[in-house]
Amino acid sequence: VTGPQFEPTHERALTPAVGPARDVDGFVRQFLRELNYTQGVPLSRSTLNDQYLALARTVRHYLMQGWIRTGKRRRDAGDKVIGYLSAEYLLGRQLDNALLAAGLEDIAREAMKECGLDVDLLRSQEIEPGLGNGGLGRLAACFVDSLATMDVSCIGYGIRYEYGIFKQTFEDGRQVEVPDSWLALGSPWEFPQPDRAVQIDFGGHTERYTGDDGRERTRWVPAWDVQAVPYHLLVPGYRNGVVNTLRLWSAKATNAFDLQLFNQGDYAEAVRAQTFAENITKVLYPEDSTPQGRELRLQQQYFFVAASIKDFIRHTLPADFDLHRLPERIAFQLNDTHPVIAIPELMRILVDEHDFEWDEAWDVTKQCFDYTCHTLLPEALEVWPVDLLGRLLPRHLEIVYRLNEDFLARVREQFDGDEVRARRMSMVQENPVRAIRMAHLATVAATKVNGVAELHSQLLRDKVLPDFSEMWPDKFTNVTNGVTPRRFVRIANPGMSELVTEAIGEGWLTDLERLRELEPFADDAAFRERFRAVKAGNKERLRQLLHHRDGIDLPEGHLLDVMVKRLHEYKRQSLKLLHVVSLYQRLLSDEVDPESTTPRTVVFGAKAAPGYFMAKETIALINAVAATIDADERVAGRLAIAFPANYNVTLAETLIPAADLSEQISLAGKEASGTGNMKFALNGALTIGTDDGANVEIRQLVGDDNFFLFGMTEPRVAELQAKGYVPGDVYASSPRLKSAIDFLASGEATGGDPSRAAAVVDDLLSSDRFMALADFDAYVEAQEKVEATYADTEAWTRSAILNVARSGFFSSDRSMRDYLDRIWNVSARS
Ligand code: Z2T
Repeated sequence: VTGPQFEPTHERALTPAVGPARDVDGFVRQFLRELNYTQGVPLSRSTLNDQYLALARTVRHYLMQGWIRTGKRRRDAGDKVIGYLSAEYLLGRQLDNALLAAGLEDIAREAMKECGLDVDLLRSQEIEPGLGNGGLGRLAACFVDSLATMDVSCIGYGIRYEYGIFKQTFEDGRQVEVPDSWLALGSPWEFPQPDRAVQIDFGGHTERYTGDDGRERTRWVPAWDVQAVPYHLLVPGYRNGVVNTLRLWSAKATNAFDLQLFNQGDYAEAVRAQTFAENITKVLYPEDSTPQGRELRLQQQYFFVAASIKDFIRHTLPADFDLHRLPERIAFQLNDTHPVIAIPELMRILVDEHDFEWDEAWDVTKQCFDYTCHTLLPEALEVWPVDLLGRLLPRHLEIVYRLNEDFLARVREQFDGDEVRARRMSMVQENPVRAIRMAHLATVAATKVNGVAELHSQLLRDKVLPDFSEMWPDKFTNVTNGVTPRRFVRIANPGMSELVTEAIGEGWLTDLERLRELEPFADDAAFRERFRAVKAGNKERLRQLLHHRDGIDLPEGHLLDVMVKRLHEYKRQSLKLLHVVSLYQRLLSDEVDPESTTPRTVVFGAKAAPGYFMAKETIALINAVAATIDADERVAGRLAIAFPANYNVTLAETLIPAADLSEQISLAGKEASGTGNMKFALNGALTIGTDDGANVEIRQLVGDDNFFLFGMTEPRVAELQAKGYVPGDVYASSPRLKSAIDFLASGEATGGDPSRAAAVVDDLLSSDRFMALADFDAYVEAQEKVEATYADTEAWTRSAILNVARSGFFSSDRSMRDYLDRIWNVSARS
């Protein structure tokens, strides 16, 4: 496989093709061309999918000139590139975003109309690329969007999973996973580049040898290899003509690999080998915060970072580039520990392949990497057993051992031979099995280490990596996460976007702090009225969607209370469920006049990792309670629960703008940041939340009066943990909690079947690792405040508007500016 064979000099070779005319006629022509010549069907015989594909390819045409120009401009300028290394990109639908970025929405609508087609119907055909689990993957997608919009040179490197996050279905209320064949009906957004494939080696052993210059060297003699084929996707900036690149790698069997076996006469074995190689990028691991130490996962990690580094050095840098100057041209951002094997890989390339001295290589390597940590859960910190690592990547293991030796020597030197400290800080853990602590490796190598919200970064310094922050206080920093307002405000909430633009003018979409200018409108009764009308319209849109998508009929006129996120015990969906049960009981009792209560619909959306027992039990329990309440005439019109299956980015875009109340109720000190919380606030929902993750900053910004805070603070949690938390005591001392749990345990909330609730109830009463019971009373009390506030329509709307006006900080443009200023030392062009 070779790169460009010659430098094109002819004028035409340097000029990007002229795109289709930017008018309805030009769009129609291109669309029909795509339909007829690429799809191979006449309009009259075309299916919806044909039409969607032709539409997508048409829009793509309009972006290509920008992509070609952006690439050329960046190569000419020799810009420093941000190499965002992420095993996940949870992109969401591409068509809506491309239409918005290119400013083609109206033209496309008209053009489709001229063809007798409905652009909205075609948009709804797209299966979103779900190449991520949740927050971490969606964050990567928001970040690349912001960098393109800010005209920063960025290549997003990742994996082209053939199957993304599974599609969730419910059978008898239980989660059943269905493979996500997002590529099956065609993939109009990607460009395969098989001629740019690179070889990735695995296994084998290492050898010492003496080089021609008499120096002792090491070489890796791998046992097998695969081809990494890049596919590039377009990342268009918002109406600025910039189009950046996402490079996703797909595994393909190496020919030589097959042939060898084939020549030995074992055809079946040769085919098996091919399957084996191509398994590497077959499927996304669906564990969000509890990685299983699986060999295939390590293969995925090495596969994509090795391909990315090789590709960058070979194809993005000029041919004669002096690698001593690598840090001038690249900043690799490690999105959690998944890509951390890139560190020994770069060392290997420099030392073994480019004859660098060890120290010289380390000096360069250190300057090339920064590391973002996304968790506080100890079980989410990746470790790779050395037997596995040594089998798959023997040279890399040696390199890590040597790095660790050098590092520990420094620790002993600086801290007076403190052996206990050295053991704590070691990149190698000895128990329960000898394994490499990827977070330690990342922290030692990285120039900067950041957490994803103020509280998280503080806890990272104080609790997760205290020895490291003592040794290198300046290495640690915070960058609070953000979300892209293009997708999560403009596309998701066109009604509100229009209202905002009418009020404060254009420009806020790329300068989100300007939402501040909305503040005075919170006191304007006519504006509030219109704001409510937008919310009502969004709710209606959601009702329509859930009716057609899930056969769910949402009641009208309810407070819409939404909890959407991965299912995890620390996020405490079970606490929300206990509250629902308690509301149900209240309605059944004679305590209150049902007419005096706030009608409420609670919407859950959550996928559970397939092997996570308690998470799956919680899903089954929520569905059982939902069915029971749904069937109970006595509470009809007052309380409803909906749990649409398969919560994903697409559903989020309709669900979030309809919400009144955002549930952010993790145990304090467990949610690193949260980004859903930001999306809700930006769409005018009020938050009920604990003092955790980015909730802390949301509350500070929107103000206490516009946020429902409850629950223990992190120090209080730590204190209770230390003293010994006994959930049974809480149960015994809170009548309302006891009543709700007894009701659940009795089966009354699950259609008379107590077995449905058993696992969750037993766990809450016996261990309750995330202290849901301890926060229950405070939560119920805060919910009562919610009801009281909601009853005052004008006050609620005022708070909702202030949430929007004061959440501009949570734009991912701001996050990117922070990374640029404080981590990458690169300046944005806009
Ligand atoms: C993930 O989505 C997050 C953390 C992980 O830790 C792994 C995954 Cl897949 C290893 C989430 C955090 O839970 C969430 O608080 C945060 O907002 C998000 O990453 C983005 O930083």
